Amino acid sequence: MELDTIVALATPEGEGGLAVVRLSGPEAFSLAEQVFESSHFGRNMESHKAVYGILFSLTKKDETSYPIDQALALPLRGPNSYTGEDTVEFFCHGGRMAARMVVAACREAGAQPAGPGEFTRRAFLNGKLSLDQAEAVADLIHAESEAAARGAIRQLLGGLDGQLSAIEDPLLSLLARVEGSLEFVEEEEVAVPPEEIISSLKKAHEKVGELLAMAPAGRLLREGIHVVLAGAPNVGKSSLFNALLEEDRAIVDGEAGTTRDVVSARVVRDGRVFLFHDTAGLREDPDRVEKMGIDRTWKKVNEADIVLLLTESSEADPELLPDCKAPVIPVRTKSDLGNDANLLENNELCVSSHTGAGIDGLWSALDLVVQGFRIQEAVSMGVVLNERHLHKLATCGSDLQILIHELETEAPGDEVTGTMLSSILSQLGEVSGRVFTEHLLESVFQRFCVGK
Ligand SMILES: Nc1nc2c(ncn2[C@@H]2O[C@H](COP(=O)(O)OP(=O)(O)OP(=O)(O)O)[C@@H](O)[C@H]2O)c(=O)[nH]1
Ligand SMILES: [Mg+2]
Repeated sequence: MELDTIVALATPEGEGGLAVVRLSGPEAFSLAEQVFESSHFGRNMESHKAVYGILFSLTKKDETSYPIDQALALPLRGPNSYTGEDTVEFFCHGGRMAARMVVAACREAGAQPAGPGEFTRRAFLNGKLSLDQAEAVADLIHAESEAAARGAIRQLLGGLDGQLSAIEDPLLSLLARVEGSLEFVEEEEVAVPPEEIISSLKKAHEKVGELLAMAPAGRLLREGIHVVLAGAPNVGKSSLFNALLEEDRAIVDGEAGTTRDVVSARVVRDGRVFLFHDTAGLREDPDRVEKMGIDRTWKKVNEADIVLLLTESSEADPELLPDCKAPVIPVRTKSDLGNDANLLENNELCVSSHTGAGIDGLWSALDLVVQGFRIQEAVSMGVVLNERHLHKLATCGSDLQILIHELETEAPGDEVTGTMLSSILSQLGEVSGRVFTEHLLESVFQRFCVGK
């Protein structure tokens, strides 16, 4: 099926030095020629060489057409383009109108408007990118910290693909051998020894486990690290929140029960995003509205990556946060009031939001916990897993485990082994996009913006 030629503005709308309009598809060159006048653009032009010219509203042949911009046109002959198709990129003047008129002119000439991520989707379908690389493109666009951007670019350069191939390739050749042995049932020597199958499966299982261990890092890079400040009323949560933000964001007051709703704010530090959440103080017998606030505190604590458990003078009571899954950092507050006399020997963190004492130490404690999340490792490996990867890899991991167990405890036979291996491989294939459905592509590319 011949695809349409699509057009979209590839740069953000609004004032700026340049705007890029991208035209891609089988008719990209001929459509461009209709709206762009240049002695160098046409049949014998060189690919990847920008040429100067004038863009026209409507097609040049139309009598009512008029010049809309001066621009450079960059023809990229497929397959050597981002999408793998013939592409023309117009570098126009920035601003709202010129680029909008160029898109309209291209549409007038016959191009269809591109949907979200449609250029990247075509790149995937033309084999220019794997699905996880396409997702890395979206991650790069959405990155809010340097670490997230670095992780995304490494994944785009093939980080995750390399890791996936290291799992997939040996399993594919194992499947070929298992299936091969099915065709020669008579010749026993071709059957793959179960120990060999088990050993290959165990290696794959281990590698899947290593990737899964990177999953939290992927989410933290994408979303930021959620740090919840919790503790009894009046211990100084809002004050510490403001001190960490270096901004007077949350209301502070001597009356217990000041904070009712969760107040959240973002801090970018050392290339990483922290999301701090100030919460309502935890106490027995709250009034009705306060209770609603406390319910929200629990919700935030349950979703937290790190909890700062604040206490004023007594030692932090771990019972205050039963079943907290996230690492808890106990913090003593109001150190300027002299509550820290015997604290240092316990190596507890002591801070004063009023004087700023101990705040650097708190950041170091946060950094230490964050190191355990393996963010750096995920960034340097280019393995920035998302929910979709995680789900598929987790299914692979448990299916591998089941197959290993079957092979160790009974003889399922090559046919069953082959079927299970194929299903494991197709789960893995969905991560890279070697195996895909229309529905899968829809869900991946809906995250993209138009023009990418
Ligand atoms: N001396 C001193 N007072 C502090 C410090 N931090 C907070 N306070 C005071 O303690 C009181 C309560 O502070 P908040 O930050 O509102 O405490 P909170 O834990 O958010 O209180 P709730 O929202 O009511 O749960 C205020 O009077 C603050 O000025 C500190 O480091 N030193
Ligand atoms: Mg408060």
